[in-house]
Amino acid sequence: AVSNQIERGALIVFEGCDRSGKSTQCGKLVERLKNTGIKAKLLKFPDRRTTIGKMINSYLGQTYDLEDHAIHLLFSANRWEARDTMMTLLNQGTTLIVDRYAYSGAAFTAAKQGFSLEWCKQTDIGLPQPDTVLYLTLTSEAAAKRGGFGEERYEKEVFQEKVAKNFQDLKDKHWQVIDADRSIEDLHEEIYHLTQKVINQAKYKPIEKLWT
Ligand code: FDM
Ligand code: MG
Repeated sequence: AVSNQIERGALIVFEGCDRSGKSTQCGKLVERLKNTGIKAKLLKFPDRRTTIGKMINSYLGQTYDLEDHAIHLLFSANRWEARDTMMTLLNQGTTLIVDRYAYSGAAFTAAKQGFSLEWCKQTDIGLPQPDTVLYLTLTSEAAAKRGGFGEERYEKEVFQEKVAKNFQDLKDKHWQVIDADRSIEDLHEEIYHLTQKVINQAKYKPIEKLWT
């Protein structure tokens, strides 16, 4: 009965701590999907190329300061400005592989003094709901072996631990926790197989709204 409907693409989000290999895995997955004939596109948040994204980039690079609520709203706005394009692509059958999403938005701001996770989630309510969130985990020892933090804002041990705790609290039925302490190739194989299932199951499902 559904065979004449247009198959939509899946919304696949990667989240995880710093140095867990999110960006590497996103890149490899998109290439693999494309090579096997699946329409796929890589998105990344923050998208630093837009006007809002340029402000976020300066903030992260510590070129200038922004009030904590204000930068939270900019990260969120940077997702909302991508919303229509995301919906169009998904409805046209393109699978989106997304490097960070609203969960990073809530987890990072809520790690700051005086912010609750509840408050932080509000601005992203109603964004497209991911079909799956692949949460890559690393112990702090395994992460340390991969090298030190960079120079950007938030790249500090104590802060990152608070972020990791917030991610735990954000977990819901859409999340799959994946141990990232493995070779790039092994991790990629597992992720590729997981996503095959997600892409097939998403085809005829409506796109839901996040946190509603
Ligand atoms: N970050 C990312 C946030 O604080 N809020 C958000 O909504 C998003 C998407 O920005 F520290 C933080 C997470 C990270 C920094 O991310 C830049 P990348 O993935 O390193 O570019
Ligand atoms: Mg970074």
